[in-house]
Amino acid sequence: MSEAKKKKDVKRTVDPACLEVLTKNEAGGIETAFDRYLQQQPQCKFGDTGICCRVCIQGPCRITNKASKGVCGSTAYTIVARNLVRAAAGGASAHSDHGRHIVLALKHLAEGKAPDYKVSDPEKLRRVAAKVGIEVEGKDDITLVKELTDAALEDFSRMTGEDSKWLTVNSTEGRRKKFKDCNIFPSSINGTIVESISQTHMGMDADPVSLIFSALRNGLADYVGMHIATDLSDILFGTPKPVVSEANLGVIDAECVNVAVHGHNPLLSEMIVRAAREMKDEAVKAGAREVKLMGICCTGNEVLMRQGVPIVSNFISQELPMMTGAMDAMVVDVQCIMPGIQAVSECFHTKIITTSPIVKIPGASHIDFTEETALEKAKEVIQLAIDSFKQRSGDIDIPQIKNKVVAGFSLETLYEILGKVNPDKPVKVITDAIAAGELKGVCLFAGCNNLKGVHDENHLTIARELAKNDVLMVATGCAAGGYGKAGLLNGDAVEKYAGEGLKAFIKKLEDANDLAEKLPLIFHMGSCVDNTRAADLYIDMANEMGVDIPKVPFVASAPEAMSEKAISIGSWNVAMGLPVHVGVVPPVQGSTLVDGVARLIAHDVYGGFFIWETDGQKAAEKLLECLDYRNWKNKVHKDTAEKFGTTVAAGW
Ligand code: NFS
Ligand code: SF4
Repeated sequence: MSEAKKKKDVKRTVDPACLEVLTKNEAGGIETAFDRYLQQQPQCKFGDTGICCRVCIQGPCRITNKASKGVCGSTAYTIVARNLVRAAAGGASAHSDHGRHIVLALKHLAEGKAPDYKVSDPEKLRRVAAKVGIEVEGKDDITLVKELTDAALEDFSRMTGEDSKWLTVNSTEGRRKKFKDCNIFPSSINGTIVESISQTHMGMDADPVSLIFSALRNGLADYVGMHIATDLSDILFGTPKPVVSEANLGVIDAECVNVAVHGHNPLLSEMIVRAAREMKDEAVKAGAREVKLMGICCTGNEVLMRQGVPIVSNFISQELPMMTGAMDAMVVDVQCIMPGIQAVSECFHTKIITTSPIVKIPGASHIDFTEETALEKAKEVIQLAIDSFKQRSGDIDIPQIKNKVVAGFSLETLYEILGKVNPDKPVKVITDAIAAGELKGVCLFAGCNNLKGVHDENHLTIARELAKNDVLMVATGCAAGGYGKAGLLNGDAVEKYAGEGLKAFIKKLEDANDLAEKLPLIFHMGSCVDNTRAADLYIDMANEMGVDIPKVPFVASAPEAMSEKAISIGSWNVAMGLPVHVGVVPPVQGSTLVDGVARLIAHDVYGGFFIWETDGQKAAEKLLECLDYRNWKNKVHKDTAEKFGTTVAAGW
């Protein structure tokens, strides 16, 4: 049997609800990403290993056994590194553009030009403003918003070379020094990205090390953009608190007007939540019980965290909710929106509604979303969904599979819970549990889905293994979506999967708190931009332990990484000093030098490094080894310092 034929027999998902839809569609012939992935096989090995260059139109140049250099003389290491920089810059642009929209909405609010928005968390406004050095005493909210948004915009546009403010105040002393020493401290987001696109133009930088450092600088610019996005979204829409909700295709309700919000930016989806509530009567008039909202990708995570809106799908299965026949509209904003959704929608009554001037899909309806008329536009969207509901005609078949989700764990919320055990130093509850051997460490699960593996399989395999080994877990993005759908974001999962230490740790928190719900096995921290919440956690852990981040028993894993954004997030986590597992090998293996820097040399310079491992079980073992190593090292350094009466060694 040919390879392609064999592959068709493989169901590339472990999600039972998705499997049900895909199986029923086998004869139906609606084309989804699951089919298109197979049609793309075999994928080009030059592109796959990063040795295809299209930077100028003498190309494409490919490095082969016959040709070790491109027309201009670029070697494999230059081409691979250059491609990597451009990917990191792409990721940084996406997150930062998202952050910029939030800043501008907040700024417009202060100028009276965004009447439907308000400052929802004035305390966070004060905290963030004070952190970036703004005098807060005696100032009202509007004054502070103006000063804070100006400071944020400075971090985008500064051209005078001073250090980025957000990175300065959201890092450790050791990291600041490291970033300066290695010349990867970004000044501004725009400046960093512009420079790196120039640096990778034809006939510019050919030095792989200088290029890799540029990729890391872009990673840090990405961190700045997303930290601003998280901070200001919390100010605008509220800092997440624990919420109870559900996840998976079973959240679709045949009796409701079903509307999926998909994309990333809460500016629109928060308004849609309001519009849906306000337009219940119109839905009832049309014969529905109400308007039911549900989320896909990170916009879904945003409204889950703050409004308890259920998750219907993560990235790779985004076309499947429509195939139940009960999805009346899907409204999309920016990023991770497959153009393929339009063709699937045309097989049903579903309306696809685009809302961003830079995200349009031929055939879809477009509503120009602006902050000035936010609620009005959101109501237009809901009206389209109600009209679409009236046009339902085909069969409805919704997999009755969904799981309870307890989410909403901003760092503030996590500290409130930990603070009931140690009111003075909430983070010490974690570092003490690690020192006592109750926990092995912490793992951040982030990132996407990627059909190079099996949908959600790696996410689940690694998390279950880490749970068994007493690792405290936090998650964001489509990883968190996968956990929600599979039932790992609730208290039952603790019973089922946690090792004795992790169980005892979670029970200790529950005993100290008066919680309405049991704590989950994995703490959902939000969307991908909210990976900064996890960074704030490991920065606090480092400061509490009196070491720099490379010694904190904290690892990150993107089990099914897909987007350029995942590359930039991985890059800043490595620069910050974390071992970062990626479950899909990125296009770097065409250069042993670049690959070696990412996996090995990075450790010497930054203390963080990449691990490529496609096998979930092996990946879990490697992550556990990293935690064991850091715990062992910390103990040796501490014992030595005690024995000789010196300070703890700073190295890793
Ligand atoms: Ni992150 Fe979130 Fe999902 Fe990946 Fe896309 S939605 S921003 S990029 S696919 S996790
Ligand atoms: Fe080929 Fe060099 Fe042009 Fe790249 S920059 S396409 S390697 S000639």
